[in-house]
Amino acid sequence: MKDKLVEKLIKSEEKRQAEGLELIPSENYVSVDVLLANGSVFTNKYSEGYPGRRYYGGQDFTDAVERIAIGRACKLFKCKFANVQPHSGAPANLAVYAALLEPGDTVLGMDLSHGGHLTHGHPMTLPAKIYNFVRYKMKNPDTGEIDYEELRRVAIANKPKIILAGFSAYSRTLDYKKFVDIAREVGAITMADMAHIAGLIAAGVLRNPFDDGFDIITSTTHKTLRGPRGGIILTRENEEIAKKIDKSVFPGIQGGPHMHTIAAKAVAFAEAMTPAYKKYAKQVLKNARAMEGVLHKHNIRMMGGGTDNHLILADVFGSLGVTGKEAQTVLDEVGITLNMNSIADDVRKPLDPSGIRFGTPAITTRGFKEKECAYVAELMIKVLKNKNDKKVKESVHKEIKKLAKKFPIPKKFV
Ligand code: DSN
Repeated sequence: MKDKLVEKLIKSEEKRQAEGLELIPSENYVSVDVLLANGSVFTNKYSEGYPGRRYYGGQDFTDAVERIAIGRACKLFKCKFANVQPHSGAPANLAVYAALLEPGDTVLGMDLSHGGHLTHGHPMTLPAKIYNFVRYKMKNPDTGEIDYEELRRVAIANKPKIILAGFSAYSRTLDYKKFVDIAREVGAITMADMAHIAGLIAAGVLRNPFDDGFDIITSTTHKTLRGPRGGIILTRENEEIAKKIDKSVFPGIQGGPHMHTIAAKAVAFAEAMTPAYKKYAKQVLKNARAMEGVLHKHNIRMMGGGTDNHLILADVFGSLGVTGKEAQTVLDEVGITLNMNSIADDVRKPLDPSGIRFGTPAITTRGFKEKECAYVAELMIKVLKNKNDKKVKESVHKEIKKLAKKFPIPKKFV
């Protein structure tokens, strides 16, 4: 590269990723093929509109690649319609709200402090300024079961137009059928935000909300799904809804689609259909369970009491007297990257909460199995219990570097 300054930063980031262990559960490593598509000349092209209905000329290949991405997304997630243009998860969610709601209409979503996401109605977001968000919670944070009776009560009382299932810090399984039954009772549309677990659904190791009759699914494409940074909106079968969503994405919210990202999404969707990917997804779950086992052994409290998916939210403040921020910082020092996170009904503030959130998608891509994951969990706890002990931290850092060397980031998966 001619720009040495940026080149140096890219190389430094490459080195950081190679030498440390990535446990942020929303991150992953993409294949070289996804990177090639993402870095391709499609980035040069403007393609406002949809295949066959563009506003600019020169669309033979953009049309073809977007059609491929749409077809693969529909096949992968078993639905009739897909919009592959959302730039990421937040615009995908906003596009659905804007497609189906009038200002002031109500959405019923998971409480943010119980695992929901910012875009599900945090007061600081634009959707929360336009629409009315009401909440459901877990019945008991130590089991993770959603309080479906409360959900039904709130739905009946507030008549939401959308009932939203989905999360970014929840580790148990949702009963999608119950959501659908309640939505039908109150005449709401069902929307699942599966950003975190899209890859696990694609591989069939977690349940697909469409199988229980959900109307819409939104997702990012770069987490467990292992594609480029981006978003998608899927509609199970209702063409009227799908058309409204298309209009809402463009021209409602976005301008020109990022065709290079759409090309990379197409590549990632094909990768997610392979037997190798299914094996990967299964291992993601096994690895998370292995880490859960270690936390149980050390009596560390986990939200939901453990995990059914790829992530764990641990109450390190309650269990070890270390705040989430302290834990994130000290683990960073030894080459383990994860994020501090509020726990349910946290008494601490979001910028120094009680919890840490971590998961297995990225280390599983590197080839980690249960044994290595359990070992990493042991090392994490060792560091947290000895956060001021330089010698312990140095020895753990050495172990992490060794693991990172033994399991290099792969370039190809299929
Ligand atoms: N930032 C993503 C996550 O880490 O879960 C979701 O927005």
